[in-house]
Formats: sequence, C-alpha cells, structure tokens
Amino acid sequence: MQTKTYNTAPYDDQKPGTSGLRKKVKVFQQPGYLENFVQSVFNSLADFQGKTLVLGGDGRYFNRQAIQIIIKMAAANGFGELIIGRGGLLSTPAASNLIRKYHAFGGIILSASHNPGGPDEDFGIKYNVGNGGPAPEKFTDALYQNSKIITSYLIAQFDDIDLDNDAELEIDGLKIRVIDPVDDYAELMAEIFDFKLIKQSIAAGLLSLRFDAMHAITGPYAKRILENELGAAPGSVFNAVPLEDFGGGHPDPNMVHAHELTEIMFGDNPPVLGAASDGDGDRNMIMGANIFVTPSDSLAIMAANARLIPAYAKGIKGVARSMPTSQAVDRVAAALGLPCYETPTGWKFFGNLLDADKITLCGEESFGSGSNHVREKDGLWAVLFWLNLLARKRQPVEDIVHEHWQTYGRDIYCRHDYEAVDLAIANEIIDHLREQLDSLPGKNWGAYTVKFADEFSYTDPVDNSVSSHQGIRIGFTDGSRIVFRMSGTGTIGATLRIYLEKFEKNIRNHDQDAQLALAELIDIAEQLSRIKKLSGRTEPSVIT
Ligand code: G16
Repeated sequence: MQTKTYNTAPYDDQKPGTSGLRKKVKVFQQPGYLENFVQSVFNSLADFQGKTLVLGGDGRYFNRQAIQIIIKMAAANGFGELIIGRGGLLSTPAASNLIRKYHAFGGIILSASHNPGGPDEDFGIKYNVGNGGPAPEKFTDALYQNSKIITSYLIAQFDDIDLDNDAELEIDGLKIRVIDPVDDYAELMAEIFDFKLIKQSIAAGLLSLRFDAMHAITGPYAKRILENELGAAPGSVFNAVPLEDFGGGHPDPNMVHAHELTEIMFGDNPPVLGAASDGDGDRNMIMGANIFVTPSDSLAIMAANARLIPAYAKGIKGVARSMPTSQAVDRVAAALGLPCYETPTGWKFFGNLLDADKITLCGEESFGSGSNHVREKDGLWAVLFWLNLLARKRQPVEDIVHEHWQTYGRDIYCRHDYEAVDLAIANEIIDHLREQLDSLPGKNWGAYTVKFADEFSYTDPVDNSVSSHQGIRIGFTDGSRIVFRMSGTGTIGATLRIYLEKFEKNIRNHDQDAQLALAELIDIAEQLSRIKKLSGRTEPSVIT
C-alpha cells in the first residue's frame, strides 16, 4: 500500500474531556488538526497491526470528510480490517456492540453527542477500546502527551471509499466492510427484551408511544425497531431523518430541547410512553402522560424492576451511578442487598466494574443509563426497557414512579447549568468553593446542617487507579446534597453545573415541584459559590 508521511506541528488543545475531544467544526478543519489527533491515538496504541477497527459517527456536519481521512490513516498505520457503518453512521451504543461482537481492537466514534451540529457548531472524536467502552484516563492522558510532541502523520494514497452501499472490499490487503448500521444492534435488543410481549401489548392498544429522534442518529434505529419490528403506529418515531445540523436543533433529550415531545406528553391524549434520544443515541429521556421521569429515578426504577426483563430475570450483580446522580438507586441497592458504586462523571468509569461483573446496570443524571450488554450508555435500550416494563406492569408511567417513591422515598432532584461562563471566572468560583471545604462541616442554614464537604476522588476497585478533582460535594445531615462541577463536554468557555438533591420520605410531600422543594438548597448553593454574582447571570442557562 502506498502511504505518505506528512510533517506537522502539535496543537496544544487536544486534551480529551469527559468523552473524547469536542471542539467547534472550524477548529477541526484547521490544517492537520484532525490528522494530528488521530495519529496521536494510533501512536498511543500498541500491537494493533492487522487488527480490526470499527468506524462510524452520528452523521453531523464534517462526519463524512473526517471518516474518509480516518480510513486512509488507519490503513497507513497498519490496521487489517475496517468495519464502517453505511453512510458513515453508527450510534455510539451500536459502535460499542460492533467492537465487542466482532472482537475488534477498538473503534473511533465521531460525535459531539448532544451538542449542536453544522459548519459553525460542534464536532467530536473519541477512541473506544476492545471492551467496546470509552478509553480510560490512562489512555487519554497518554494520547494528550503524544499530541503535544507529534511531528508527522501517515496517510494511505487511495481514492475515497463509497460509503453509501453495503460492501466488502480489499485494498492491498486491507479489508473494508461497509455494513448496515442497525442490523447487529437490532438483533442484540431482541435478545435482551421480550419483543413478543411488547408487540402484543402495542397491537392490543395497551401500549402507545412517541419517540423524538431529534433529527439525530437514532432515527433509523428507532424506526426499524419500534415501528417495523414492534408495530408502533407509523409516525410514532418523529424527527426521524438524521440531518447534518439536526434540523438546526440542539439534539439534547431534555424538556427544553425536546419541546415537541414535551408538548405531546403534557397535551391532550398523550401516549403511554414518551421518549427522546440525543445526537449519537446514547442518552435518553423518559416521560409518561403528564410526567417527566428524572434520569436518576429512571435508573432506580430499572434496578428495582430488572427481574421483569428477560436478560436480567436471574437478578443483577450490582449497580453504579456517577457521583452527581441522585442517591435513589442506592436505596434500591440497599433494599435488595446489592453492591452500589459511586464513580466520577463519565461512562468510562463504569467499564472496569462491568468487565469485572461487579455491576449489571449503571446510569447518570445526564440522561444516560445502560447495562452490561455494551460498554456505552444506550438511549434506545432504555426506551425498550421501559416499554418492556410497561408491558409487564400494565400501569401508567406515573403510577410506576409514584409507587416507587412510596416504597423507597423520593429523591427530589435537579441540575442547574451555567453555560459559556468565562473560564477564569469559573476557575475562581471552583477555587473559592475548594477553599471553604474545611470550614463547612457543622455549619447551619435553617434546617440544613453540613455533614461533610469534600472534593470527590475515586479509586477504581478493579485496577486501583485514582481519579481526583471530580467535583465539590456538600452533604447535609438529612441526606441532601449540593454538588458543583465543571463540565468536561462544553466547547465555549466553561459550563458550571450545580446538582441539587433532597430526600423526601413522606408520601404527602412527594408531589412537589422540584424547583420549589429545592429552593432553600438553591439559595445555599448561590451563597457558597456566588455564581450569579461573579458570572453576572440572573438565572441558569438550562435547568434539567
Ligand atoms: C458524556 C459522558 C457522560 C457524562 C456527560 C456529561 O456524555 O459520556 O458520562 O455524564 O458527558 O459530562 P459533563 O458533565 O462533563 O459535561 P455524552 O452523552 O455527552 O457523550
């Protein structure tokens, strides 16, 4: 194979964040920028010659050009086989499945997840390892170091590959398979869930749904599985055609951005289940008629009812949640006698726990949940979990949630995001919080007394690796918490997140509006952080 070496100079901003490298498209379009990062990935790997790489993305602007470059770089660097989703498309969980199913060495996923797409918006790239999950910090740290000293990259010299038709090709010993992006994933879902029961319930009119694909990658997956295989009415899946700019929308499945779905679910004659997924198909939002299920509650309800799902009928090994996720799932774990792990934000931290079979289900407040079936969070899997649950329980979503709260109590929860804050101001806010930590225990605000205040640090129980500076936690004696973190996925300035949580055991108080119930904690959070004061904002950019 003819390859060419190009000289390059390092860029100093290629440090992967919570989930790979996310930047504006224009940053990725700088000469050699994408190439430097991809070569740094390959320079951080060993013994991959002749092995298989999975390649695909969420179809956003620049996906097609980037894939052609990566194909030629993977070829030049010595991979033996490339498995690519037709059209260059693969949802993140589908890519994870392919890596595992075909025993690939790893995979490259092109996505900036829920961030907007288009020439002036965001692009992203991440490397997943052989277990199908995001590369661990040890790898991303090495990759960043390599990106700072890179001097050249390699590109094979052949024409662009036709990605629009399924094909098996060979170029000078390199095999390239262009495959249907949905087939293998749909097969996996049918193994996990009771498709027959869901189908019967839909046909009998007991189950109805609307799924907002937000003009992102899950459109083709949801159409095939929900409408074609399970028989949901045509049009149940809407905004189903993936577009390079997501139709100008923000493919983030929350009530702000999935407003069409929200209007349906709070309107006249809503269906039994409403759901949405994000840009790359790994996030999910679950709604019922007149109710939004918080991702933290959804995880807890899944854990409590896992035995109703065929793949988990024999019981689950344990559960895990990211630190800022509410403690609702902890209560289920305690009641069922299951181990429960608290990890830093980032799906990569669940990988070792899943590989070691310490957990079966895991999830995050950031609209992510998943299981040991792949090593990424999985939006459509969560929707199918709920459909299967609803078909078994034959109850409205609202009743399932309320019964859950009656049994375990309610963890009233919300997150306030301040986006695009000046980085220096954001650092000042976090530093100021850090300085107060030692003096906070014992301090009172009305009924709230601080029990502990620390900066979260995680020691992985499998490989003993330590991840520090993972967010500021302030815990109160009644179990309430305020957590402050700087997001690792934003692309402009800094995004500051405040996570607020209060436990309510009393059934009579379960039907409260979260913002009102959390008003005092919201006020304490501002007193401690002075975010509004220092950033000049009067309110959060987004509340979820
Ligand atoms: C990514 C990670 C998640 C994380 C989320 C938010 O999700 O995979 O584990 O919870 O970002 O992270 P942050 O709070 O640092 O912005 P996605 O869906 O964006 O890939």
